[in-house]
Amino acid sequence: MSAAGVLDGAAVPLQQTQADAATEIASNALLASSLWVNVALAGLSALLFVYMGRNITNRRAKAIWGATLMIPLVSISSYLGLLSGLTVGFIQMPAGHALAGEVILSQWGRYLTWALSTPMILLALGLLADVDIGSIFTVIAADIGMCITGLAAALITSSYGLRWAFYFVSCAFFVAVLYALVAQWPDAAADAGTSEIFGTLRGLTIVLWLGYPIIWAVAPEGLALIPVGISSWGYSALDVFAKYIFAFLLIRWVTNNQSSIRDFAIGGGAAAPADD
Ligand code: RET
Repeated sequence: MSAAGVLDGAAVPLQQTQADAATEIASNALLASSLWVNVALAGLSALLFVYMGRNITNRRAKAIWGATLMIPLVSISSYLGLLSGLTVGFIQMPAGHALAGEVILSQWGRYLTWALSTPMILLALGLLADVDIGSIFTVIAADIGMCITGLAAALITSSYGLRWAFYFVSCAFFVAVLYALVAQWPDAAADAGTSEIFGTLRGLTIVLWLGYPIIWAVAPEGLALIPVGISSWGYSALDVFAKYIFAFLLIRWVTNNQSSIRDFAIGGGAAAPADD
């Protein structure tokens, strides 16, 4: 069976090798470009962020910078995992799905690595707003729940209904994250004096993150209204803004406003603004 046959929906054995998946991706220019663009941008972003953070002395600013730097670093690993075929699989769709019985190329590694990258985004935002540790922990736990149940939704082959059940469980976790961003964290940011940049980044995050479940729903994993090359570009385009642009804006603000960031107190609680 040729690799091209897989995306045409022809039946293929389920256990494909990584090499088959990598070949399949390499032979689809739209799909391959959606991944390579992000490897390049993530690499450039990581280098730029290291350079931008070279003079940070405020400890909270350093923690925000460290969490933010992890975003492109996780991204490089994520996209190389997809390109190598390691975190991509051929999944046969269950009865009831628009492509029932056919095999689709699933980029399940995306959902897995989001469980590492999205907590870093939320940690950076939580530190910026000086949210209490309990709230940061709860929101990150819900966020990891969202990613892992999203992974389950993508990988289930036994039942169409259960794919969507996991999708909606993931959405429920997502609502918890959105609730904190909309209703709880802005107050903390106002107290911390970081309202303006927090508001910008929060708006960017909410709008862009809402795009991910929409893409999942119309992608081959969901209703199969668009091909995998387009859904992959959709995720990749959102990633450019939700990760690199987000991170750039945050690090730029942090490096320019260290003196107005409330530093960590030695031994725990909050301290007065640093005098640098
Ligand atoms: C899924 C499908 C199931 C329902 C929901 C989803 C939400 C995903 C989100 C992903 C955000 C990813 C980012 C990655 C950056 O590295 C898993 C697509 C709600 C919100 C920002």
